[in-house]
Amino acid sequence: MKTNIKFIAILIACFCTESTFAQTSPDWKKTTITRDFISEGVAVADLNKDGKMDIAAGYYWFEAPNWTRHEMAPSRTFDPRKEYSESFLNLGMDVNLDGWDDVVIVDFPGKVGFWFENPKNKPGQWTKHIIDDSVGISNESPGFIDIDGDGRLDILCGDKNKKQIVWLQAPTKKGETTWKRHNLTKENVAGTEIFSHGIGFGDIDKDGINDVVVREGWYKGTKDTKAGNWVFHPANLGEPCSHMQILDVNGDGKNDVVSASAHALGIWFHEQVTDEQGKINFKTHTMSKTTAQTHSSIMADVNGDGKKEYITGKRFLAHHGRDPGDADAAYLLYFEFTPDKAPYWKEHVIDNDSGAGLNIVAQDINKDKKIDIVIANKNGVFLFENVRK
Ligand SMILES: [Ca+2]
Ligand SMILES: [Ca+2]
Ligand SMILES: [Ca+2]
Ligand SMILES: [Ca+2]
Repeated sequence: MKTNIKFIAILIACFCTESTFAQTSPDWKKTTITRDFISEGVAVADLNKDGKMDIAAGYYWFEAPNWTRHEMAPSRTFDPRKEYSESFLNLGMDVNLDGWDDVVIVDFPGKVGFWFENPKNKPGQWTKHIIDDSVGISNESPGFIDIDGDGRLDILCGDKNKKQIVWLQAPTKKGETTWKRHNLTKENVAGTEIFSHGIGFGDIDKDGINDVVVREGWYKGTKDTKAGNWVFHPANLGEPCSHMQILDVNGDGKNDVVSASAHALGIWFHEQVTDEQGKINFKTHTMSKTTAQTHSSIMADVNGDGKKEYITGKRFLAHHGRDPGDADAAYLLYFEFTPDKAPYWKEHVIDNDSGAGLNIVAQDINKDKKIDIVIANKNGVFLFENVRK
């Protein structure tokens, strides 16, 4: 009898732990789009042009408002403990400028990217186009960034074969399907291996021109984004990481770098300092050890204070449970920055049973002027509507 009571007590304890485990901040309304592992990238766009923003993840799209699942091309659900999907980062944009948003997919590191052409509500498969020049996209955190400032997002990445930092320019004329490859640096440079971790774009030296950062240093930008003459300046930007964000964290007028560990523990603020040789270098401060495997990040103003916050989350089962902590609670979090008050950042947990994949979408999806968040990873696909007062 005693044993039975003890057993029941353990059962109750387990049940309570389980039921209190999944927690979402009251500032966010969580919707589970699917628990299937179909993609580690995610995109948002109004794909059927009904005025409501839909969600794309890999070869599927989910139609708002009921998130009805449609297939763009044949695919399947993957085993999160054994497999990778064929979709690592996604982007919704009108690639061929026909007025209908398409879906761009960055595949497994080193593979060629492609995009699915929106069939304009016609039934059947979406046409798959290879991103031209067939560049094997290297570095595990390519950026969807407007490199030439024409208002169209491009892809910042490494070229697998030439080991060069390049950008792939989205078509600029109606009806065009071709992306153009442009060099920023010379060949055989840092940050361009297939499995290099971490790249970012911003003005490190405040000369008014954006530079490229990798964890080994930074490439000084010039006005010419096509000549491949950006010179490397070595600097210590810490351990392998995901998308690197450039901002002045501590308000001293110098731009710093924020990054997060792609496969271990740590979210960092790399403070820009001048080293003994008078050169730009960085001093690393740990911002958080809440969660490991933070394999993506994005900046967006989620609290409506006019400044951007840093959003990241755990790539759940990043290496199928083989890495320390990669099967732990799948945190999604953001950091607000307080440049006038040390330690200059404040952590906010959004949720602990979602995480993030290889890219995060942060945009106003339900048109209430607040930034919402969408993620896809080995845990499923999730929408977080920003409901803060
Ligand atoms: Ca829609
Ligand atoms: Ca289109
Ligand atoms: Ca610069
Ligand atoms: Ca600073």
